[in-house]
Amino acid sequence: MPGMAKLIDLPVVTDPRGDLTFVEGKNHVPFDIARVYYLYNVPVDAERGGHAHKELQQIVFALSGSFRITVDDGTRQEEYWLRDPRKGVLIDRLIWREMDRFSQGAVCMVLASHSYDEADYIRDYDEFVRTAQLALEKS
Ligand code: T46
Repeated sequence: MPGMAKLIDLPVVTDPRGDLTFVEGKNHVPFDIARVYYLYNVPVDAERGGHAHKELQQIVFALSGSFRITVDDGTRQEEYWLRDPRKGVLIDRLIWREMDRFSQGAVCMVLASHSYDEADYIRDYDEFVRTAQLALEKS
């Protein structure tokens, strides 16, 4: 189903000093960025995520190293291996996500459409499936 997750390609400027990638709010991101956060010092056997959001949209990048992100709309799953700092995964609202298989020293950066709000989280999978189903019926 379109809208579940989408790859975002960022530009890169390469010269003998290395690579430079940039993100422009209105240009590369389909929402106003309200928050940036990053995950680091992640143990290689850690599992993160395991929830969905009612309203939050996010773009997830592997700035360094790699990890797997599995997205689920309540009916099917898609898997992305992030390892290129120029490529992010845009995750829509009402999508369950799980992250694992972090490489040593991986750094995950996330651009988010809203400030942190625990009330926006759905942390129970069955509740997520019911909520996603209801939203689909209303659309
Ligand atoms: C997601 C994945 C990729 C804050 O206080 N502020 C914040 O901005 C965030 C993101 C978290 N927190 C607190 C809430 C928890 O007490 O940090 C703790 C760990 O958060 P959480 O268990 O949600 O972390 P992850 O890595 O499982 O999930 C996070 C995001 O919450 C989530 O939206 O998509 O990263």
